[in-house]
Amino acid sequence: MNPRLHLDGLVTALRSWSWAELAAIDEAQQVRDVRQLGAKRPGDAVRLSALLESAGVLPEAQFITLHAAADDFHASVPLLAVRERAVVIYQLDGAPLAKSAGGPFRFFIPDHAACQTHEIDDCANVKFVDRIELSRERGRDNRPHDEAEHARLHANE
Ligand SMILES: Nc1nc2c(c(=O)[nH]1)N[C@H]1C(S)=C(S)[C@@H](COP(=O)(O)O)O[C@H]1N2
Ligand SMILES: [Mo]
Repeated sequence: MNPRLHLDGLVTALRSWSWAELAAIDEAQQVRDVRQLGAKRPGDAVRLSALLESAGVLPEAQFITLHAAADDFHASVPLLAVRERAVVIYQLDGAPLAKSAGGPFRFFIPDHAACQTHEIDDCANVKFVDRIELSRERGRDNRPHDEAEHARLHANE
């Protein structure tokens, strides 16, 4: 199995990347050890802006939706809030990011808020992301709405 991260929706060109293709992106777009961005766990990432640039974002794009088919989890946030700061974590110690760490691809927003305190929260750090979608309106979002739902989600981990 060679998982790919797909980028689609309001872009000039549909794009997708394998672990090896992400690893081959310019060093200037790489973040070595995301703990420097405040992540709790180690790992290397590539800047979201590099992926967006390579696909070409259409001017109508207002929302970015992170889709995880693996557990049917989805989060949709305003593009402007994450465009220049979010990253995609894809490897640890030179190997693809393990599922136990949210891999093969994990979205990470530095300076995110605690779950349920803000739209840009820890819940939006979607694990197992396989598709990133740009849209005019808010996309699919099934993040928990209240603390009970949130606790149930964590109980499944
Ligand atoms: N695919 C997916 N991503 C997810 C979740 C989830 O249930 N599924 N939970 C979110 C929530 S509520 C939190 S707090 C963090 C937890 O990340 P951690 O397991 O690395 O601590 O992942 C977020 N991303
Ligand atoms: Mo959470």
